[in-house]
Amino acid sequence: MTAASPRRPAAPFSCGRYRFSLERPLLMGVVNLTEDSFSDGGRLLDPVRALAHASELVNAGADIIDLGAESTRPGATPVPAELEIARLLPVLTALRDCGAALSVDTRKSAVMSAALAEGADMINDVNGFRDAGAIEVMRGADAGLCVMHMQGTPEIMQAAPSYRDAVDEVAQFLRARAEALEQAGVARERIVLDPGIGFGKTLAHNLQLLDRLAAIVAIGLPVLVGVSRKSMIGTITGRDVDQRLAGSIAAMLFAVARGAAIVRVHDVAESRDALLVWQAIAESGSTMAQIQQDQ
Ligand code: HH2
Repeated sequence: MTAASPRRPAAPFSCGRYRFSLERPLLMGVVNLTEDSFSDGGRLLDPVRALAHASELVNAGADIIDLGAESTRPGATPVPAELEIARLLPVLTALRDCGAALSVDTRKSAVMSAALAEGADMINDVNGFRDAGAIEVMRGADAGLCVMHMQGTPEIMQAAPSYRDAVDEVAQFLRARAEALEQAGVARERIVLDPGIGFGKTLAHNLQLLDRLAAIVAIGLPVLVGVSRKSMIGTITGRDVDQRLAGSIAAMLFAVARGAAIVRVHDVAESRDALLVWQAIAESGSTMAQIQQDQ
């Protein structure tokens, strides 16, 4: 990257069997083993189909596969830990040598523990490791951690999200959670932060968080952003969930231009191409901002 490129932390991200240099943005591909995820619910509950889809995403260029067995869409019904574990373990085992790091998207310490025992390289917690015992479980492992911000819980989070200043409050929360994890003995190089686009936020909050992502990047840890197919894209474009690819890619590239180090996407092949083009331009000495200024 050139001097004019966005500032991403120079330190590597240590994630189970993997150590990512973060010289280029990483692609995290989403595989939802759920009945009710907003974009692919019910499609991948069958482990054979989930495996085929995950392999497709790896072949398309995913660096990390994020397996989720409980939807966190607004209004989603919680899934018991035993069912989450039963959905996850066979897929985790079968994917072990797929060539990508394996992340598990869960809020429950019992699920974290079972996933780590089965070789998960990373735990992605939309609740920021606030479940009782979550920090304890993570302290004893070498897996990466994605600490996400969410106001409220999925059941009620979109009822009336409210902030004094969304960006300040999200940054403060993420800084405090990272400090708590570090104080508990989790190495800093294992932690990434995520503002949680769509989790207890209005469209205006989401836009502010993306526009002022630098305030989160300034904390000094890698930042992960998930905008793929989300309702903010639907609200802006008027498109249904299966027609949000172009909008998702626009928001993803904006996040990367603002310093995101990892992007969580459903459409890995298309996102990879978009990132390669973006990166080629950024490395040639121009930034997106400069190009826009010149026009
Ligand atoms: N978004 C979703 C789920 N997990 N994790 C992180 N770190 N960041 C995100 O933005 C994020 C996340 C929602 O997307 P999806 O998994 O497709 O839907 P659902 O929660 O309905 O399964």
